[in-house]
Amino acid sequence: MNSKLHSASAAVAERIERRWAVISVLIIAFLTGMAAYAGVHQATMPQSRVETIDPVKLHMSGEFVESNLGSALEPDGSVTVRVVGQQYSFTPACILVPKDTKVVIRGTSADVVHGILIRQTNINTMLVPGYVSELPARFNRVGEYLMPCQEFCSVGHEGMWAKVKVIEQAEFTALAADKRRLSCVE
Ligand SMILES: [Cu+2]
Repeated sequence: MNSKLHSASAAVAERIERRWAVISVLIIAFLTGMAAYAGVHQATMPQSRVETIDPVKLHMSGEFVESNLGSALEPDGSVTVRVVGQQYSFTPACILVPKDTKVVIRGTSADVVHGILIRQTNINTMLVPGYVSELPARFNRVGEYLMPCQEFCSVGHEGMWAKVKVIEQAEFTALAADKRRLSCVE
């Protein structure tokens, strides 16, 4: 009698375990599917290469010195945006880009891990000290977008954000004619 009861409850336990094993496999399959879908359809790919930089010397020389930050109009008509994150701000705090133009954002951190997230877009990357993050962007609507730091970076994190201002291409080109690096910081 006792062993009959035991085998009956073992059968129930096995059924429940099987059910949960199936559910967890389905969840993993769903998440993998979503990641694959996002990668193929929204181009949210991991970076294909690693570019390193010395975070303590950023301000002294090289690409990320302060005078080189902001938006640069390239000879091919595209725009390169260089940005540095540090506790607790982005430099520049207002990024200026033209509409309907190929934009390449290059960013790094001067201290701890920060993140760039431009709201209403799929632009989202981490700024890791020692590494350069690069990602392509294109804005098809004139206006202002908020860019909060998306990676908790200590006590001032919630106050760390910047703005992205998208203007007409002609307006941007006119501004770029007499300034090497552009931003919308007043
Ligand atoms: Cu931050």
